[in-house]
Amino acid sequence: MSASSLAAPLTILIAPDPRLKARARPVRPEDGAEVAALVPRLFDAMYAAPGIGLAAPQVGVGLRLCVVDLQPDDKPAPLVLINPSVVAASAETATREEGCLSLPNQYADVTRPARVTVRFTNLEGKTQDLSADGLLAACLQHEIDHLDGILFVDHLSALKRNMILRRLAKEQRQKAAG
Ligand code: K1U
Ligand code: ZN
Repeated sequence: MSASSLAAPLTILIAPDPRLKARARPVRPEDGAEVAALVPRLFDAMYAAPGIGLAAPQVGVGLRLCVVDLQPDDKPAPLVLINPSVVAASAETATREEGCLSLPNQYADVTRPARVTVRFTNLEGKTQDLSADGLLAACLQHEIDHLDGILFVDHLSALKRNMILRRLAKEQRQKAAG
């Protein structure tokens, strides 16, 4: 039995929870024990959802930390990104449909830089640069947005954003009513 399976599963916050709009603080060396305990639980919650990324603020933890796994060819490829930031972004943009575990069942086309280089600290404390395009580039930008309190709907027009948020609220009310 793994250590993470002994802890209660993490609950993913649903918009408009105000904790999703807050800017997370950088992870510091003294956060090591909390980060080590949180990472396996973030992966458990992400795989269970299922999703391809999850940021700490989505589970109510205001730290600049996220996990990603696109599982290419159905093989696990877990990434832990501590204090990630975009250090280079292409002028060329790409538009793709995004979802969000904090806005269940809501999808929209989002336009972002097509290629990015993300600098982060890994679990061993080493600084790494990761260059990405395609879905990984979109996912990394989506997760870093979460650390700044930005949701994918914030990239849309006010009209589309409000439509999605109203639809989400209605679906959540219906779910709560059973
Ligand atoms: O941060 C999140 O809310 C996770 C989100 C990440 C994301 C998806 C699409 C584009 C950019 C970022 C998700 O994982 S939504 C669910 C999803 O995309 C998915 C679920 C199962 C299999 C494949 C994808
Ligand atoms: Zn999201």
